[in-house]
Amino acid sequence: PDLFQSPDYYLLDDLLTEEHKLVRDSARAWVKREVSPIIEEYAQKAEFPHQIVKGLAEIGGFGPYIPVEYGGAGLDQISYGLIMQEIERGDSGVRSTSSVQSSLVMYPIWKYGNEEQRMKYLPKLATGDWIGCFGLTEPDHGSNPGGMVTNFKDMGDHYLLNGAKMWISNAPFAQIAVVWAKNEEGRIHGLIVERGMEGFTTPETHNKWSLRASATGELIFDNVKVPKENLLPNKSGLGAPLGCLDSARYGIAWGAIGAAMDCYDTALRYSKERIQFDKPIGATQLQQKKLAEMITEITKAQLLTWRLGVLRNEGRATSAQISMAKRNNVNMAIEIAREARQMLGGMGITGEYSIMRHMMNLESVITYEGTHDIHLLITGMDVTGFSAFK
Ligand code: TGC
Ligand code: FAD
Repeated sequence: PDLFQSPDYYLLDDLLTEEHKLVRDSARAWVKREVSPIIEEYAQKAEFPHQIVKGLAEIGGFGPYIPVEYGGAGLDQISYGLIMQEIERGDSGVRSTSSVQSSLVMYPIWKYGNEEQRMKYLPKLATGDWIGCFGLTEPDHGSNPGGMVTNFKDMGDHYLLNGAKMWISNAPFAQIAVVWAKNEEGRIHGLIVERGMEGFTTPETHNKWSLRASATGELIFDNVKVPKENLLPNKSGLGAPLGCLDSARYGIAWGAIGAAMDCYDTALRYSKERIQFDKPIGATQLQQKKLAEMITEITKAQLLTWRLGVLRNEGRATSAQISMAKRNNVNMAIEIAREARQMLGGMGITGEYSIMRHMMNLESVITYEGTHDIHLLITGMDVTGFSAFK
């Protein structure tokens, strides 16, 4: 009774193992205790709540599926998804910190790094002692990262890195950045850049109306000398950063369900309590239509995402399948947030309720990790065989 009441209309809990439920319930309890009571204030102040970092590490929010020998939680893809769902029930910005750390920083070091790099960085990232960020997007290259101009030159005993990245989550306080840049032949590689390297700065991006509890910034490289041992040796080309995005987009598909559930739960509760014209607004057909459509869409998204998790556990999920789930679920969540906000009338625009914050956050979520349009074009390319990008 102390936990959030999570809608489970099709008894999907029956598809989960005891471990899945344990992992989910401990994440849920932690979010309820540590995130929900403080997050509105931090979003209003546009500040990241640093005090939650240790707790995020403890619930498996940093590297849920990274093997335990590197400090990760060694969980499967369904547990990873459920953790993201519960974190984003609290706030998309907090889930962003977890997504970036796990899938965009730990994942490339684990998959594309060598053993020394894994041992040096992964355990500290898993505990949250170090926070990382991921630099792919540039001022002139967002949806088209392959056009990036950030570059590095081989100077014999080190690399010289120049360029700039924009819209980078966690940048203002991250200790390390996984940065994607082109070598002299124009081939994309990942480099680990550490705070304190000369010529490396991370100015914060202000005036966001979305994801306010997450810090966003630029990464500027002005003749930064990067040691040669900081290059990720095991994969290069655009497929390397895109491979990280697959893992993060999968987590976002689950996370969006959490944000939608919180909006639905809040609107449902409100509809039973709010009396107008001498009856609860929930007893009117119009408000019931909204609630009925919300629970239908949440249930469809849960089934889609659970199945995708099973395919990922079996190593069979395709990038295009992940795109479909990210696009569908984030759009589902933003539409539910907009409807739920209206159901609360004037109260819906205040910080007394979480809905408007979710609604504004989801404007970032529907844009980052591939926009709504880009994911549609990925599905279009997958089914027709024609790329509409180029
Ligand atoms: P294209 O020619 O299609 O592909 C280039 C190479 O990449 C391979 N590939 C993939 N590999 C792994 N996973 C995927 N999902 C992949 N998609 C493609 C592909 O096979 C090819 O390999 P090869 O060996 O043949 O070279 O590339 P394109 O230039 O046409 O672009 C394709 C497109 C548009 C789909 C891609 O660029 C894209 O996804 N654009 C969106 C960019 C994006 O998502 N950026 C996200 C930045 S990070 C972020 O937003 C973090 S927010 C975090 C938070 O706070 O939570
Ligand atoms: P653009 O690519 O300029 O797109 C503008 C519009 O054009 C969009 O509607 C898009 O769908 C449309 N469009 C583009 N190309 C086509 C096409 N071929 N056909 C039809 N329509 C098209 N990036 C990182 O690397 N690391 C991060 O940590 C990170 N965090 C972020 C945090 C926040 C809060 C935000 C807002 C963004 C973050 N991003 C990050 C960047 C994000 O991935 C980009 O914003 C996103 O990929 C879109 O790029 P863009 O903003 O340059 O938009």
